[in-house]
Amino acid sequence: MLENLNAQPQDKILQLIAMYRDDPRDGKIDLGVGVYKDATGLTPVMRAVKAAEKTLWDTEKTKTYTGLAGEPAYNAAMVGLILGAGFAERAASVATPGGTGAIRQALELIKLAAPGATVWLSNPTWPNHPSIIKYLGMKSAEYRYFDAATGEVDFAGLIADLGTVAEGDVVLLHGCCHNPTGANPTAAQWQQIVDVLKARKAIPLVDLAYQGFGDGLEEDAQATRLIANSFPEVLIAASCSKNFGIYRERTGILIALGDASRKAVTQGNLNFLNRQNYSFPPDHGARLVTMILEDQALTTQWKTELEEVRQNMLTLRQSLAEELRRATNSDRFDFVARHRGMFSRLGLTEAQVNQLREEAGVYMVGDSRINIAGLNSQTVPILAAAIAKVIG
Ligand code: PLP
Ligand code: TYF
Repeated sequence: MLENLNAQPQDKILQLIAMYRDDPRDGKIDLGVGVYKDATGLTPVMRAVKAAEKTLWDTEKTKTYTGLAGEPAYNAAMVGLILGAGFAERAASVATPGGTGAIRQALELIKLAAPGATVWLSNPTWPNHPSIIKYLGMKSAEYRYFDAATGEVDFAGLIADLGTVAEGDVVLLHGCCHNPTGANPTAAQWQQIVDVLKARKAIPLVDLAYQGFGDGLEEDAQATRLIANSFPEVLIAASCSKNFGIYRERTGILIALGDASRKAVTQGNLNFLNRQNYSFPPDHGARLVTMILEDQALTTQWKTELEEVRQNMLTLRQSLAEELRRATNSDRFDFVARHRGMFSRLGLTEAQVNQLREEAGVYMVGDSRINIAGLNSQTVPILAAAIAKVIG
């Protein structure tokens, strides 16, 4: 049997991790995989998470199975964090292994409910979106998103393409901090996106993997809340990997908003999908998140730490934009300061990206996406000089 297997395409982002690891040069710079790193290059465990873990160790009485949908308290806390109050009646939800698990279960739910629907993806998007869609044998299409010339959202292209979506099609939107570009619609543009998609009778699927990494915890949820308030049906796939720093605990949630009268059946289908794939979702990360969100002191501590992370990335953005302005003697890269989240797509060619890796030991994804958090105050000018050299 196993001789029938063909080699699978590798994830280019994950491939970079090994390439970086195997590079013996001092001074190499890792701007690849989207993991937050502090100025020393460490991805720390948040103090609020450590405190919750300590309490959990002291108080946990059993590790028996949780429910198929996870612990109701986690789901309620996450619905509150993402949507605010007032959605309990419309929201069915399941805990999932990370945001990837939530995306996977969202797509499986769509496949159950609307097997013929096309799932629209931004061009570009996170590579796992098209990969999972293809694996599930679903139909997909792309809408324009990024204007490489300006480094901003190609809003005219986006609106034109979303205007062709068919009734009942699903449109995947990055709720904030677009991966891989870093370019995001303004609040007014979000309203226009909503208006177009409502007119098309489309169903939004929001991928929210970076709440708190862009303009703030509440601000980063605004587009998702606008969508939740505007459509009869919305799917939201959210991740706690980044904003709680619990990547390997695999903590996410899929929320399905619909008519209150359909909630029980929707919930039953979400439970069914969890059971088909892994029965019970992981609990440890979800429990930590619940403990943090249910305890005022821990919530405050977590918000303070998350805000430090966000500010650190903003400061790096600002200084990289300034250094690039100086090094290239142009405003070509000013968009870096306007982008939000972990990533910016710089608009370099693949050859330039390769040259940066080979000659300067700078590792970025082939589409010239950089992880801002991979920088620090020492490496910002080094990167700017290296970029100026390859484009000069
Ligand atoms: N969606 C996007 C756009 C992402 O960048 C990520 C990765 O961090 C995820 C979803 C899911 O992340 P995870 O499965 O690690 O929670
Ligand atoms: O885009 C990134 O770098 C993050 C991390 O299969 C990631 O989203 C990358 C690839 C992957 C899972 C997570």
